[in-house]
Amino acid sequence: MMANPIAESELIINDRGAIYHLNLRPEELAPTIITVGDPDRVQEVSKHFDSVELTRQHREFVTHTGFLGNKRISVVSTGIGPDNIDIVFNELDALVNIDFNTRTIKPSLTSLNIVRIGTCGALQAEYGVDSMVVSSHGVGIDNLLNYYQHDNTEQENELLQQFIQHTRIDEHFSRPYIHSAGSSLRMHFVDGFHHGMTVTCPGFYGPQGRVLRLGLHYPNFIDLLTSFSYGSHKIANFEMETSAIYGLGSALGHQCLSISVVVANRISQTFSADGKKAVESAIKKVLNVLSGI
Ligand code: R1P
Ligand code: URA
Repeated sequence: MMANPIAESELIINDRGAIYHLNLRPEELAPTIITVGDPDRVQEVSKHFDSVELTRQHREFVTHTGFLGNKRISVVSTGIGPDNIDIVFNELDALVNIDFNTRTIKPSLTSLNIVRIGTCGALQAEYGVDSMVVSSHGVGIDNLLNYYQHDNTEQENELLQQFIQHTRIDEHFSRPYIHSAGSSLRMHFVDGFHHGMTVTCPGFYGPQGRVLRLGLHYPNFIDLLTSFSYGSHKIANFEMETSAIYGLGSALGHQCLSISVVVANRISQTFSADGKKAVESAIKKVLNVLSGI
């Protein structure tokens, strides 16, 4: 029996046959995807492609699809935050796993390779500005995955319990969640990268312990992130997308990796003198690795 079609209000397809927010048609997306926060960073990635076959934009979502050697890659800007990741990841998945003509889930599902190239604040003194962190896990204090059914491994559950016990976060904010990096991608990004847990925050200021005019509800929280340790696991950094990427990516069956350039070290209170140059060098390094896998 044919499944019921997904309603027009739930899966929004425009006159071009493109999914609403990303303004992409299924054939316009490559199986390897690089996400960046800043729309202006899309061309900083695609300028290294051998050819760019198409560019699309709607709001903050810019996509360039092209070839690096034989590899077809799409680079997509997400804007800032887990709420934007909810839109981008559901729409990327729909582009490959939902038939837009019948509006039904395809019988055979496609797994995408998705690598984020972003920036972050480091939470360990030894992770200097301009170095790069590969997120072993994304710990979400942003609530997004709490809206979805999602499974964890025993190791993830254990880490999450230890994190909650250490930080007592659930007494102050919403329940955190955790998901791991895609192991088949992570194994290729070893030399020249720090590896550690990443905490994803629902804001840049208060949620990351920054005080301008407003005081903090839970001032010790950031110190507790830095001091967390379980086995070999420590919290390397925080930013605003990784947990949502790892959470939705793993629930939907995609391989995801988040790589962040340290632009601010919150422990030594230092800031990169040339973050753009450090991001350029991360882009080159990531493209070099991706072109070989
Ligand atoms: C905040 O300035 C933004 O920078 C980081 C955070 O995750 C947040 O999106 O990443 P991007 O440089 O990729 O945007
Ligand atoms: N992005 C963040 O979210 N935090 C930082 O400190 C730097 C970049």
